[in-house]
Amino acid sequence: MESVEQKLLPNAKEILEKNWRDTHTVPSPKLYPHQWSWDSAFISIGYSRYNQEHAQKELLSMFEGQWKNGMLPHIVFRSKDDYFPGPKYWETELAEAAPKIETSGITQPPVHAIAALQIYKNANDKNMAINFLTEIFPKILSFHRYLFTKRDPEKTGLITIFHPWESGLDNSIRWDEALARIKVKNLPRYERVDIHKVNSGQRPSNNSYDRYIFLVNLMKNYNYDDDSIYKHIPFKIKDIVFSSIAYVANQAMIEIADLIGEHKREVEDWLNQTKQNYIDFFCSKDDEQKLVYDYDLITKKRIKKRTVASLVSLYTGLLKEDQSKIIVDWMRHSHFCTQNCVHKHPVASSIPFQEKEFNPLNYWRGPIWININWMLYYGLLRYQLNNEANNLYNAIIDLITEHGFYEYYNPLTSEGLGTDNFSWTAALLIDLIFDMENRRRSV
Ligand code: 2M8
Repeated sequence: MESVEQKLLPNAKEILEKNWRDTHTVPSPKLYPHQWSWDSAFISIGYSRYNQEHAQKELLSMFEGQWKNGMLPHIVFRSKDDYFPGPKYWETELAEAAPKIETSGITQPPVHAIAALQIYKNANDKNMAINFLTEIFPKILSFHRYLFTKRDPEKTGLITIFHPWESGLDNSIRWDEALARIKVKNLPRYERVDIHKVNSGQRPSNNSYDRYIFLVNLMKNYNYDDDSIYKHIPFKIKDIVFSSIAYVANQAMIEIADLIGEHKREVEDWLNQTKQNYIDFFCSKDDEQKLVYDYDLITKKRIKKRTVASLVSLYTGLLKEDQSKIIVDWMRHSHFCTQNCVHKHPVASSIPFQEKEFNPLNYWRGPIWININWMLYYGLLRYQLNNEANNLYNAIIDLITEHGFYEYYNPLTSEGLGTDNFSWTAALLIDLIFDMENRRRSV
């Protein structure tokens, strides 16, 4: 009899095929018709399981947008299709470092080294994979060098973001206070496109958008010069999810360097910096739950908002065992639906059900996201919490089988939200299915 996984796989591949555009994959043709940075890396992880060529092309094409200072922009504009803010709005030609190709002027979490290593590990043609690693390693290294210098002049090994879009978890409640402090002045009129494509109740508010766009204009005023931005921007936060991913990505860089015989001193230094500071910076000693929180460089305080970002710390393996237990317990009682739930094994919501801001429909303010749960799955495995990881796996399979490949999901009803045919949901599901199959085989 055909397993659920065997039924799901062709559907997931079909979505990636539909969203594939010769060299890259759009996150969703309707809402996001260009190439996004961390989406691209997640998507190539999915391809790596069955189409090495697409996986390699996907990641290499993303780096066509790389700036001369190493920054990898969060969007490479690939078509004339409507998106706001589009290339004309970003005006990246103001920046000395910008490439010829049209891009945005901010970055996103560095999942790329993790993807590159997966491409090698899953490759049928190892020679081709080694050539690919040799080509991409210096590009990723220069991106990391940008992050660990320009976005970490303090040398903490933790990365500073200048814009909520850089976090990838755009309207997370973690950014509310920092955004509320921003006094929006002289903002030129602009027109949102997203709310004409998706139900506006599932998207960030106009108030948030004013601040997003205001910050973009500030960066343009500084010609995207990182040193000036660092001095003056009113949004400057050491982000846990970004820094956690950067740490795992540096671990992948060490493995890649070994495979292709490259130097790794610089990467080792970054890893050591992160190891030394991660807990001290992010972990609040006076909080009895011992969760980890982002650090606001402007107020010099931790942002004590309880969200799934704290859980992502599991993905690094940097937590001591007792702290990892606290975090997993907290995940169970706060992020997993426990009353009147549709599923026996729930998938983690983006903020706890008990929080006053919890909104099951609105974007990163409650709904379930597959990329975050994918990191939690691998985080649980790092701590040998195999049963928990298996439950999460089963829950993700159920969710997608019953509700389809959505951008995000209502954690109370499991209904799909945002845009449909969403690429990273398909790609990461493919990765999970293959990982589970390998784990089952190795028992
Ligand atoms: C969402 O963000 C974009 C801006 O970058 C948007 O709302 O228009 C986020 O979920 C982000 O994490 C993601 O990379 C992007 C494309 O899927 O969409």
